[in-house]
Amino acid sequence: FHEDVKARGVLIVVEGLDRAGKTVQCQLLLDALQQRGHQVKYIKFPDRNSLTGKIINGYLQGQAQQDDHSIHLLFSANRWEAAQRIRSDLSNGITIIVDRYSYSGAVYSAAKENPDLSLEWAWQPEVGLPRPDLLLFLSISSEETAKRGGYGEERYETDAMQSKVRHLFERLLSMNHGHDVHLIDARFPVDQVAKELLNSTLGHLSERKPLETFAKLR
Ligand code: 2DT
Repeated sequence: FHEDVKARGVLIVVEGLDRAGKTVQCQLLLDALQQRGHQVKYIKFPDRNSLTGKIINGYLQGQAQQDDHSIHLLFSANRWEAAQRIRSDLSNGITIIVDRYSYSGAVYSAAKENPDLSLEWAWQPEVGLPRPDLLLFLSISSEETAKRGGYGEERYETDAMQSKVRHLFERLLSMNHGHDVHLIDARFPVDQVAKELLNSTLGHLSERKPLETFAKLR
């Protein structure tokens, strides 16, 4: 057993409503960790450049219609396409910051209130994907995000949808996933939120537990 066996990277997911500040915060966290000498990568879901990503992009921009289940499974496939890469990067000591993941996957689909598409149904295709070590949830009300200036033009960017998403995130995060969940108040100024994200993350960087996978919802 050698001292120089490389510690694996840490899998960190950042989630939240549209306009909660996820992408800016991911970038600041990436910079802060790199400055501290960590090897870090940023990835985001949906990855609009992959094969499934192109279909997803067309759907989000309203250029194509899709059955709710079908598009849901494509979003999940978009993560499965990346799963092997995530595993190998982590085992090579690279920490990964993920901008949206399975939680967005389940709640946005369930928010459509299709009677045949429950939160439990929506979670199922995520079972077996790499489970993050830490989930950072940027917490903000849908009223607050609406105040941050108009949503974009994409599907889902409406008040009604965002408030359903918000409630479903609460439900999903109240279930035990076996990893740490940190709720971060995203109403504060950008640098204050960034500090909290960094503090939450630093506590996890020395972790060497084996990578786990998502289980069924209980
Ligand atoms: P961005 O604005 O962050 O690009 O997200 N979404 C996302 C889903 O419906 N299912 C998923 O699995 C993921 C990852 C959230 C685009 C929109 O896609 C939604 C907003």
